[in-house]
Amino acid sequence: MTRVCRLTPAGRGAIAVVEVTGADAVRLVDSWFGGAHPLTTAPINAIRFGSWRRPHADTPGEELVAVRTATDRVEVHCHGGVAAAAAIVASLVSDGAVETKPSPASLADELQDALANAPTERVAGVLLDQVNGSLDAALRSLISLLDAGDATQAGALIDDLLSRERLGRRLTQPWRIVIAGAPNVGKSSLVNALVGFDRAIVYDLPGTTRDVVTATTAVSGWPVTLADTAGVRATDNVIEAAGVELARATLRSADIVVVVREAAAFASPEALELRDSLLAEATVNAAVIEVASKADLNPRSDSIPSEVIATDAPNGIGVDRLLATIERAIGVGDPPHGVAVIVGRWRYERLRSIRRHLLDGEIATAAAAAPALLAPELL
Ligand SMILES: Nc1nc2c(ncn2[C@@H]2O[C@H](COP(=O)(O)OP(=O)(O)OP(=O)(O)O)[C@@H](O)[C@H]2O)c(=O)[nH]1
Ligand SMILES: [Mg+2]
Repeated sequence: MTRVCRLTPAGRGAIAVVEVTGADAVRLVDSWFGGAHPLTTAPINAIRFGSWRRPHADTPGEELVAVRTATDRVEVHCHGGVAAAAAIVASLVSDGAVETKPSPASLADELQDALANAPTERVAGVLLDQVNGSLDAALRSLISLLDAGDATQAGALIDDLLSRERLGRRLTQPWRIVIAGAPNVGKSSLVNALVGFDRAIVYDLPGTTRDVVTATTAVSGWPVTLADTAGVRATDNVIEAAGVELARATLRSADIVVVVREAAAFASPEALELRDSLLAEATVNAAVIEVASKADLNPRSDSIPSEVIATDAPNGIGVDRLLATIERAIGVGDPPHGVAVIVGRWRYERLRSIRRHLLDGEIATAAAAAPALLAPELL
């Protein structure tokens, strides 16, 4: 069987690398590679320039480089991004090759990669500690405790690691904050005030935002993605209705929901009903922050409860209080120096399953599942 595998991650990058392996790999690549000489006769590790097309095809192909790295292995280096590599994979698959996933990186590579992509200094600080060995040490001691059959100590260590999950999950993905409410209440104005520049279009006509517009920023050094959604209302307009459906769907993945109601109609039955219907979409774990917008236009503020944040976004009023409230809702601090924080969503799932095995008295199963936490290639 010939296997084709994209070695570089999809997305940004100047080049992408596709590896083809198997007894027929070099011949198969040659059937697409329009180089001056066939790869079958190229020395191992010699770089060959060519283009990706059927030989004798009259349209020019994608310019690229190919290297025969072993008798049964070829690397094709093409333009970065998604399209070029996908086209190469697709052409080989159409000739019978099977697409496979690259084997997972080692923990050290994974941590280096996360550190290189850290969006803020605060996140980088936590990751640097892990790169310097905190996580490796904790996982090694967990594996030894399980091997020694010490369920009590192992359980305590797992609980300790899981206690920092709220932070750990966000070292590679920002917190998701969704701004929702009725049309024209000032959601986009609020997003712009929070990010400090005009990311979203603001206009005095309900239904201005039709898509989910996101902006990534940091709150007290933690990365957050703000999602500005379409104002939610019943509408006959197909495009607006799609935006409303998208707004509701976005709420389902929110860590923090900011529900905006205009101060002047804050306690109106319609506003309350919409607030409840929006919150019904969010998960039970999502934090909820309520905003009374356009507070400047509201002559009397006694209908606004004190925990609600009154804003006048175009003038920046209430924005600091909103940021402070978001920071509290994020609710994590810097772990002490040298403390392990688990990186990688799947590790949390695995740790929880190891914990369950321990609770069920299945220590051998727990011990067998632990080494992969340190060496993902065992998965
Ligand atoms: N006076 C006052 N006007 C505001 C405030 N916030 C927003 N506006 C105005 O209200 C109008 C609507 O603001 P947007 O931010 O576009 O409202 P939106 O909720 O995003 O609207 P849709 O995208 O249509 O759902 C604009 O004219 C804003 O300038 C505020 O706090 N005070
Ligand atoms: Mg808007």
